[in-house]
Amino acid sequence: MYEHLKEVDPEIYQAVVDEAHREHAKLELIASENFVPYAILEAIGQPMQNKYAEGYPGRRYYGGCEFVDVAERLARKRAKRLFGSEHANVQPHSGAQANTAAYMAFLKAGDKIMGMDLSHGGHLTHGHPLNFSGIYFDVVSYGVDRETEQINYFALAEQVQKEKPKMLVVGASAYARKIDFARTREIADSVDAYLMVDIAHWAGLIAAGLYPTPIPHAHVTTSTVHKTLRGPRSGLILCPKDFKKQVDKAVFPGVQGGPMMHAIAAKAVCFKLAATEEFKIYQQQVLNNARALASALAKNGFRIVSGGTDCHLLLVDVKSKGLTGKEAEEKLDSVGITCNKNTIPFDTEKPFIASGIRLGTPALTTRGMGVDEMGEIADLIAAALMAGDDSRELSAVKGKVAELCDKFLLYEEIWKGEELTVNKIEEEAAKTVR
Ligand code: DSN
Repeated sequence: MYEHLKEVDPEIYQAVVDEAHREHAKLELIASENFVPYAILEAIGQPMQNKYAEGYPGRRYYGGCEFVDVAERLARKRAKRLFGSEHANVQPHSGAQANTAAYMAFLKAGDKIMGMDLSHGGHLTHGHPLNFSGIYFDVVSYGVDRETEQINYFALAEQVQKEKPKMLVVGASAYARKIDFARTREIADSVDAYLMVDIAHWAGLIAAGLYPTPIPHAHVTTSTVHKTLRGPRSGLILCPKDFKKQVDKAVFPGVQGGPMMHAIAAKAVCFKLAATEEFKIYQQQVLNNARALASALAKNGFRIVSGGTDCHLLLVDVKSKGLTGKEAEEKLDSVGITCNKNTIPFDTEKPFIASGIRLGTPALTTRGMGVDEMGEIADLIAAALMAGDDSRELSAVKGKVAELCDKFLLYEEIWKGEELTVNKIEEEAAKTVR
């Protein structure tokens, strides 16, 4: 694959081949990542990337939009059907841009918003002081309950009554339990606030009917497309038709110029695939795998934040095993298991150190792994984290990780038969040892 790239720029070609092989050769447990099918790689790497199409289908500021219009109309229609939404704007380049546009559609600079604290599982764009959302809006954060490590709706209702925000922002990057969106709408309504729900993490599960949908409750719903939804790296906004005009205006000309029509075409493909029976089966497996991983880690003595998971991700308190999140992330990386350190609620460590790791099952489930593999992976995680500096134990775990990866081929059309940088590094290292 990619023979033109190989000829024109062998260095970038090599990096692409190495990345495809890295994705194959490691156990990817980053909860926000996934592996798209070849059809989506093709849809995002095609001539629509050349086209300027500011505006919306049928009302563009450039000529020659007849075929990109086909792609955007299909993407909108499929997104609306998939989520049961009256309107979809498929132009946001990313989740952060979708959120920026959603704020712009409903708020003015200086308005008060309430979002979940980043250290309790929230997202940067939900009001972090260093993010535009924290800079341009008056932010009050809410957190989870200290006992249950879940949202306490009574406490949230009380805080909303006291603060009277203009918008309640619900959604998170590291929250493993179900959210009662009807309840959050009642809470928002109690002070005439807008309810914005960011479903970036759960979108695939919601499309499959396996996680509660906010669509009947939220004034505006934002998402990414590349996490559980397994589409191209990009964003999406859904809303009732009453807000269509203000949302579209906020995306363009509000916060974006030319839409990325190649990404929009790939989103259309993603929404088509997400409406299939196979996708529902895949999402059920994502969920089963996350539960299996959580319970196998608990059996290995790890404390799972909030006691379990209702979705594709789990937060593991590694302090309970005498490690920081940073140490755990690095140790796992050294044996070929990729995840990210993450603060846990009421963490006493700074975010760059953290007391937890966040694990997610969408990517490994895409490769075909099931609950048996999750049990095996939990044992490998425990062995690596408890190995200390025992290099023999660590290299035994690394070998088992490689064996497991080789049973579930990924993107082999890209890397098979190619010279891989990782092999050259290993050959050099072996010579040094000799
Ligand atoms: N960075 C994403 C995540 O890892 O959850 C959120 O935007």
